[in-house]
Amino acid sequence: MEHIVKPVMDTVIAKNPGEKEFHQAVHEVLHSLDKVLDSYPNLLYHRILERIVEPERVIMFRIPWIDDQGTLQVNRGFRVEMNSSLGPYKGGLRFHPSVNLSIMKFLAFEQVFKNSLTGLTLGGGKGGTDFDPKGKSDLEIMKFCQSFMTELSRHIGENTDIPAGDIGVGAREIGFMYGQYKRIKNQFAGVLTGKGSEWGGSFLRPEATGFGLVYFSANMLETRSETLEGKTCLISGSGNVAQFTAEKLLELGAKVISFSDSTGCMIDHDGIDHEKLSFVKELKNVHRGRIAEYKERYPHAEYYRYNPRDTSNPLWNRKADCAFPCATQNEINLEDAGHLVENGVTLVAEGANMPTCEEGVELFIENNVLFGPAKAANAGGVAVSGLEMAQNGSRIQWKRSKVDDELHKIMKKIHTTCRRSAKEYSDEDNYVDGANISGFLRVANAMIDQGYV
Ligand code: NDP
Ligand code: 2IT
Repeated sequence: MEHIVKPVMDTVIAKNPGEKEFHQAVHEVLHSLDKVLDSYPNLLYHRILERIVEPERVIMFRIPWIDDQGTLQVNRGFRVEMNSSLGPYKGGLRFHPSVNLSIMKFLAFEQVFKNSLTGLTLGGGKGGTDFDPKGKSDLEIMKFCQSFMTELSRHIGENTDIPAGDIGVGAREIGFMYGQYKRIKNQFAGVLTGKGSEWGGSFLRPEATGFGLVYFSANMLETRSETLEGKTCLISGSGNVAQFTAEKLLELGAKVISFSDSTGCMIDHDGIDHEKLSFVKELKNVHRGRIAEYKERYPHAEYYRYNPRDTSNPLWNRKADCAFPCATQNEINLEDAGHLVENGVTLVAEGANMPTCEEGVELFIENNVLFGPAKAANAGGVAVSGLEMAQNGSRIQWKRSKVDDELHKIMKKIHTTCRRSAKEYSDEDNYVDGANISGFLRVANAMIDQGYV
């Protein structure tokens, strides 16, 4: 079957030169699909592979805004509308200086399969900008969000495309963007998710990605008759996903020993308890500070400042049972993966999107590490976004306990679906193949049903 996926991959590389993250995401999915194409000749007949790697639409635009000094600044905005066969485009917005077309396309591509796995009626998309929110005043953030939404509002809609948060986009930014959308369209519509719970947001949306990640991890451990209780856990990042991963792990009796940000990482061998976690939340969400300040408050902790010459991340070179990368793509390279394996890690679950390099993923699987790939393990966030859309549609807000029950059920179902597909086409413990294959087949069948569009 190599002869079928290879030309598709070659074309993706030729038509999207230099887009290394996009190539990586496509390669990983095609590698899994190679194992099933024999069983589904109609996929080839309908040219599903060739179609699925081509975004339905890419929107790229200028975002002019005026900073606090009165100087005009210009940033670049994107929305990649990847696939709408299962529902309106759905996926987050990332505000980070590293944002480019490759990163947007890899995230949108991953989102298609992730959203499919949730079982909800959600297509896949992603957007963002190279604007750097660090060090900006609230007023600058608001002016930027308004300018960004002035253009984005032409392309989105509650039945067309529903963005949400991602790196650099949380409750504050969603609020500013929602206000501008409402003002331009004169509509109080469910066009963004992650809204405030008093004005259309779902309870538990902020927690959902981290909580869902931990529920999925507990399901994985259960297959080996284990639980999270007493497990030592490494977490990277210190934003939305990292914070709520830590919160749920603590609730289940695990010991969390690390956080990081783009400047460095900290290890607290005594464990990060609820009080220390509250400190991190306030530091990051209110003061928008650096994780280095953890050591100033808790001097016994270790802090390591990253150096561009580092070949590996010391955060991953610690004795731990479980690892939860919750910062960004390719934050676990092969050397890091090797350190985790040498140190006896038994579970790695991806809170971030594509945080592990492809060779690292292979190393984990070869070494019998329970590996939860992002598109399955972090799907809880978009799943609760889907539930927010359902609540907006019916104009009824569900109780927190109902949303949590639904999140539990969705994560459990994703887990079962992944294992079932993996068992049928690969190896039962190979969640990568399981997620790629089952996520793909649902989208592919819908594409076939809907004709050549
Ligand atoms: P936040 O902006 O809340 O937090 C991001 C964290 O990652 C921060 O600690 C940030 O550090 C760190 N980080 C960002 N870029 C880098 C980098 N290049 N190197 C090292 N650290 C970095 O974002 P989220 O928590 O929402 O997102 C984290 C990950 O989870 C992303 O990969 C995102 O795509 C994924 N995700 C998010 C979902 C959501 O619902 N929010 C859903 C599913 C996946 P600093 O403070 O220095 O910027
Ligand atoms: O990567 C992701 O799944 C997200 N950033 C959340 C997307 C969403 O629409 O809630």
